[in-house]
Amino acid sequence: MKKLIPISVVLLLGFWIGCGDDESTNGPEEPTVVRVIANTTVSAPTLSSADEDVWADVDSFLVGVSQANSPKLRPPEAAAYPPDIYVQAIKKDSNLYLRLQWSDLTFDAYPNHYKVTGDTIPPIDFTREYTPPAYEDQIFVMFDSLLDGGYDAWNWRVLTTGGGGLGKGCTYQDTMTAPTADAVGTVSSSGAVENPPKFGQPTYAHKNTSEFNHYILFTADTVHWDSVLYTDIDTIIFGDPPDTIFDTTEVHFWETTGWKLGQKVPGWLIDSSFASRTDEERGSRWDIKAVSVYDNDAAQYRVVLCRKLNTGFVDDINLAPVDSVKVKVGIFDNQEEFTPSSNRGFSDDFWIILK
Ligand SMILES: [Ca+2]
Ligand SMILES: [Ca+2]
Repeated sequence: MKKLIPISVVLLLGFWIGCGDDESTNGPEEPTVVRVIANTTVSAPTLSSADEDVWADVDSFLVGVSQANSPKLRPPEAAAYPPDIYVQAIKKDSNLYLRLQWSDLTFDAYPNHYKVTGDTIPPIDFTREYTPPAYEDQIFVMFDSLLDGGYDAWNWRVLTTGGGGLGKGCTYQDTMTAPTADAVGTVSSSGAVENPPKFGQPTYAHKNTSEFNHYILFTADTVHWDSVLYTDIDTIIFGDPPDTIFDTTEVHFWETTGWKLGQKVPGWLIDSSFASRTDEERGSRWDIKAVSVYDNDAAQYRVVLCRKLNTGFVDDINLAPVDSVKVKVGIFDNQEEFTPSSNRGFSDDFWIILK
């Protein structure tokens, strides 16, 4: 027996080398699956900015994005997605932090907005823009982990979730339906509600009226269509003997000056206090914290998302006990939902290594 062992080893070795030669010369090239290694040694991000120093010490991994990747509901009409996305991960203090960077030539942050039309002499006429292209940029980080084949997904939108410092927890089950929002333990308020039309005009504007030119309209800073901002008083003197009359005019936001043609009023109201509510109050739907920046010079988004490894909610994947998880990212350029075609791409599958 002792003599047979070396012979067997030589035969096996020769066979293995032979197979290797065949694969390297004739076989198909194996696709490279990116392994994003979560850093466990740096300190936890404070989520004060998407560009915190801590990320400089965390490896960045390039993942490809393709029109050919699933899920594909309908053939895209356009392909305005980036070719790749950079992914970084930190696992710290029972949380998973993901930092995602991708290029996007357009900062689309005004879904369902109003804009000044007609002329700029008060009273101002606004037109509501709620069809394409009045959507917003967004991403889905999809954890391929549910036992029934679906994804546990984190949805970040530049205004309607990100404006309030949040991502939205979702479940994505199949290609025929839009993702459903996590529902366990969720309070009714979402922190973002539509700025409803009043006679086709915005019901709310910023209290600084035409001075305000930002995409996030916080609820606390709004004035209602009916609210009187101030009262103009004209003094009129006439008659003999002269008499004085005070002619008063109440001024609403739509009667102020300084508006520019095409100027936008956001179509959503953001409750800035919502993100700081308790875990129980935000529930499973709003269990993701987010901070982001759109870099105009680089035409690039940088977004940091954070969620507990184990939220305790039954509609979430529990990442605490696993050593890795398969993920893909969906990138939507000015795209409302999954169902209409165009302007979205999905990354290749990649792995996040947690241990
Ligand atoms: Ca865009
Ligand atoms: Ca959740």
